[in-house]
Amino acid sequence: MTYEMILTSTQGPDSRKVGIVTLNRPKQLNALNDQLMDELASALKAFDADESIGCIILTGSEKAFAAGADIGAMAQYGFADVYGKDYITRNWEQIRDIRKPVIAAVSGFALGGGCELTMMCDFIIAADNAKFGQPEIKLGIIPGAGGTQRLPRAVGKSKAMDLALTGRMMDANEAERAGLVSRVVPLDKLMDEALGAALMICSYGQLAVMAAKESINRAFESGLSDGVMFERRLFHALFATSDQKEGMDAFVNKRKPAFTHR
Ligand code: CO8
Repeated sequence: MTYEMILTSTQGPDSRKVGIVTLNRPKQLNALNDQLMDELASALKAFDADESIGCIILTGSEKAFAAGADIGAMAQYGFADVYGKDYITRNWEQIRDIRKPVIAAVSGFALGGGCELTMMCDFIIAADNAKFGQPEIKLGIIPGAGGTQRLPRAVGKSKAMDLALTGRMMDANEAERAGLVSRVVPLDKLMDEALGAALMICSYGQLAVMAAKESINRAFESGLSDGVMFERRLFHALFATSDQKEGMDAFVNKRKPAFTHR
């Protein structure tokens, strides 16, 4: 598939690379339309299937990660389009199926669907100019890609209600204090920081990395006992991997592990 609304690239050693997807509709502040979302799903799936890729970064421009779903397109749609034809809403949940870690490197606006997209990623590193919000209420709608579900899980009910009901934006520091964002860095260090984290993840055994992601995501889908049992079984399963033998032998013998992702 050739892409018109995103850019893809890789960084790192050939054997273990980081896949980078950059949203690229700068004139519309990376507003998310169906074509962009189709391209994004396709690029993420291709990186997920590529054995040389260990981690994925999703980013935008300095001014905008994404200023939301494309309001110009949505303004044309009625119920028969969005419900009947799945316009705007198609493809979003596929991002959840990506099994390798996806880091959101966010600068500028992450609003509406843009904020929801960051929350579908596994963690968010924000530049100090990042602004997060769910301003859909100003358009006569509500968030439609998980904002009313993932935001309260990330920041608690009170702040989620505040953001969704007033439509105000929160800056990067408030987002970090609230637990939405894992780290805030100066804008010019954003990609270095995200790449550093991604390359570190690439250096570990892929099976353990995928299991950690799957198990943490399970915490949001299950009760505590079921979640702990799910974790326990994955923990047990990792003792069947070569990487567990390698990681522990390397520690005991004071050498660097060479994981084979088996
Ligand atoms: N959609 C389409 N175009 C947009 C969008 C958008 N969301 N945001 C900005 N643009 C366009 C503007 O129309 C403008 O275009 P033009 O130059 O042709 O007039 C260009 O980008 C630059 O924007 P501004 O001139 O407005 O730039 P400012 O710096 O003055 O303001 C803001 C930046 C504050 C980000 C402002 O553009 C803004 O408020 N944008 C809209 C934000 C918003 O309401 N987002 C939520 C949209 S609704 C949504 O996301 C629902 C998600 C549902 C997902 C469901 C899927 C399952």
